[in-house]
Amino acid sequence: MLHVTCQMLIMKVVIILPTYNEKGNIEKIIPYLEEKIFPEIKNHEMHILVADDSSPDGTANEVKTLMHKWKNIHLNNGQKKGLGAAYIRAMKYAIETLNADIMFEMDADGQHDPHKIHEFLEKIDSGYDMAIGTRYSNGGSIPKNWPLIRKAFSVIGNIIVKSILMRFSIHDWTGGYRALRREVFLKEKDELINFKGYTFQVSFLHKAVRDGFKIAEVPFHFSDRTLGNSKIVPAEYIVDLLKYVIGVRLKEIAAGSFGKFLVVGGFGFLINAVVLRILVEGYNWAPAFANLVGAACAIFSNFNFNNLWTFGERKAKTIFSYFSKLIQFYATSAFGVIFIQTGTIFLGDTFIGRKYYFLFFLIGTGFLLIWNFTMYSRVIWRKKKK
Ligand SMILES: Nc1nc2c(ncn2[C@@H]2O[C@H](COP(=O)(O)OP(=O)(O)O)[C@@H](O)[C@H]2O)c(=O)[nH]1
Ligand SMILES: [Mg+2]
Repeated sequence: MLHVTCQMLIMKVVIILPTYNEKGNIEKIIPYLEEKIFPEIKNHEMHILVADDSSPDGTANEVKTLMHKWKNIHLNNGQKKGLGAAYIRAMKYAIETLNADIMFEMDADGQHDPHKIHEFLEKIDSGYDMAIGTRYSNGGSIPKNWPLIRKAFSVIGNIIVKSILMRFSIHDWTGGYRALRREVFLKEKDELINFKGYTFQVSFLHKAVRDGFKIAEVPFHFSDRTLGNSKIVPAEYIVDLLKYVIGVRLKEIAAGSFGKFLVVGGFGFLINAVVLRILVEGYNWAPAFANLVGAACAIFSNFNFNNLWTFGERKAKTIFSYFSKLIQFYATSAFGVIFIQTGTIFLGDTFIGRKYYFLFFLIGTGFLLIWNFTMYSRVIWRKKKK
C-alpha cells in the first residue's frame, strides 16, 4: 500500500492479461484500458501485466511498443505451459516484482467488459478478499448469438461443477474475470502448482472458498470473441475439470465421519460377504443363518475401527465406557442385522427364490447402512451437550 488519503488506502492494482497469440486483441484492449478506464479510477494506482507465453504472432513485441507510451505496462514472458501456469507465474511476478496489493484476472480478447473494473474494486474496497465475475446470476449473461449447444455446455457444465462440489453460493465457477487481494494467492499458491490449464480457475476459487475468504460476485455480460480463436481444448478441459472436482469431493467425504464409516463398513461388508458365501456355497447353510455368523464376525471389526477412527474424537476413554459402547453397538447391530439385513434376505429367499440370495444380501446391507450410521452418530458416539 502506498499512502493514505482521507482514510482511503491507495492500493497498487495489477490487471493481468494472459495472452497466447492475441496481438490483434492486445493492441486494442491496452489503449482502451489506459485511455477510457484508468482515468476514471482515482483512488488506486493502476497497472497492466501481460503474461505472454512466447506467442509466435509477436504479441510480446506489440506490448513492448505500447510500453514506450505508457509506463504502467509490464511484460512477463515465459514458455507455454497452459493458462493456469501463466497466471501462477504472473501473480508471483506481480507480487514479488511489482509489489501488487490487488490482482485482476482478465482475458485479453475483450470478452470481459472493462467497464466493470470499478465494480470489482468497490467490492475489494468494502472488505471482500476476492470478487468474481458471474455470467449466471443477477443480470450476468453469456453471448446471445452462441449456438444452443454451446450455451447448454456452458450453463450445464457450471451446474455440474457446483453440484459435485456441493457449493451453491457461488454462481460462476468456471469464469476467468476476477479480482483478488494478494493474500488470497499467497495462501493458496503452493496448492495450485498442479493446475496448469483452465482447471486453475475452479481449483483456485474452490480453495479460496474452503479457507473462508470473503467472496463477492459481480454480474457481467460475457461478450463474444470478435478476433482470433479460443485457446481452450474442450475434451482436455472437461476431463481435467471432472478429475479435479470429483477427486476433491471424494477426499472431503472421506475426511468426514460418513466417509470413514463407509470405509470401515466396506471392510466389515467384505468379512460378512466372504463368510456368507463360504457357508452357503461350501456347506449348504440356509443364507439367513449363514448371514448371522458372517455379520457377527463383521461387527467386532466394525466396532473397533469406528471407535478408534470414524468417531475417534468421541472414542471410549475408559474400560467401562469401552464395554458400555460395545454392548450398545452389539445391541443396535444385532437389531439391524437380524431384523433389517437378515430379514430382507429371509423374505427374498422365501418369496422370490434362493437364486437371488446375494442380491437380497446387497439390498439388506443398504438398509442396514442407513440404520447403523443413524444409530452410531446419534446414539453411541453422539456429541456430548456442552
Ligand atoms: N499465457 C497464456 N495465455 C493463455 C493460454 N491459454 C489461453 N490464454 C489466454 O487466456 C485468455 C482466455 O483464453 P480464451 O482462449 O479466450 O478462453 P475462452 O474465453 O474460455 O474461450 C486469452 O487472453 C488467451 O490468450 C496459455 O496457455 N498461456
Ligand atoms: Mg476468451
